[in-house]
Amino acid sequence: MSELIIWTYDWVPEGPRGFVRDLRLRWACEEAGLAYAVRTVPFEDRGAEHFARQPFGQVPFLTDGDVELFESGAGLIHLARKSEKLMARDPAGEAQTLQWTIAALNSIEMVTVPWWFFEVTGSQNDNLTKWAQSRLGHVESILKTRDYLAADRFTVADLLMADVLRVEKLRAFGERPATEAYVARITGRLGFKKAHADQMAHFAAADKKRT
Ligand SMILES: N[C@@H](CCC(=O)N[C@@H](CS)C(=O)NCC(=O)O)C(=O)O
Repeated sequence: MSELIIWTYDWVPEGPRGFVRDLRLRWACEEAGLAYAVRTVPFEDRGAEHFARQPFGQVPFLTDGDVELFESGAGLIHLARKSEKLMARDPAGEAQTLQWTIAALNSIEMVTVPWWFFEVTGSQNDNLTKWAQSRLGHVESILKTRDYLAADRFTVADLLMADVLRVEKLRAFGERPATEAYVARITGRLGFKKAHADQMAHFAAADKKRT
């Protein structure tokens, strides 16, 4: 079996630590019991080699033998195809998993990332907040009716949706008890805790190397 390698930055400032998206891939590997290594590209000096593997100069990207892929969502689907722990194998369960994985990216993160960008750049936008509220409201209606998004069990779709929703500031406006319980439940999993702790340790070790 080829070696799975998750690529991330060699260092990032304090702010994004715990949220760099290599965490999604680490978490998926932890859930599935897939062995993986973590390697790095420079954060501060992103060269041609990095852009050849991630055309936006971002992380994460994944290598699995001859397979190379960027986009955390694509990486998660790749890993889910390797392990039933991440995606149901019956056609309906698999379809639901893919559907909610794409929904997390394209119906929720598509709104929450611009919202977050306006927030951190100090240029709040009421219309964007209303749009985000509306999307979160619809997710709340779904989560009131079920513990998991797809196939009545944990899947990679929950991993991704919880990772998108765990940004506290985003959830601070509005009362959404089912969403709160969901985020707590999904990020309470050992796989998340391990992935999060490992990412924090990775960047803490990088600080030491810089001093
Ligand atoms: N859609 C991409 C987004 C990747 C992304 O936003 N990566 C961040 C780290 S979590 C990054 O590299 N930011 C630095 C930059 O955009 O220059 C994915 O899901 O992989």
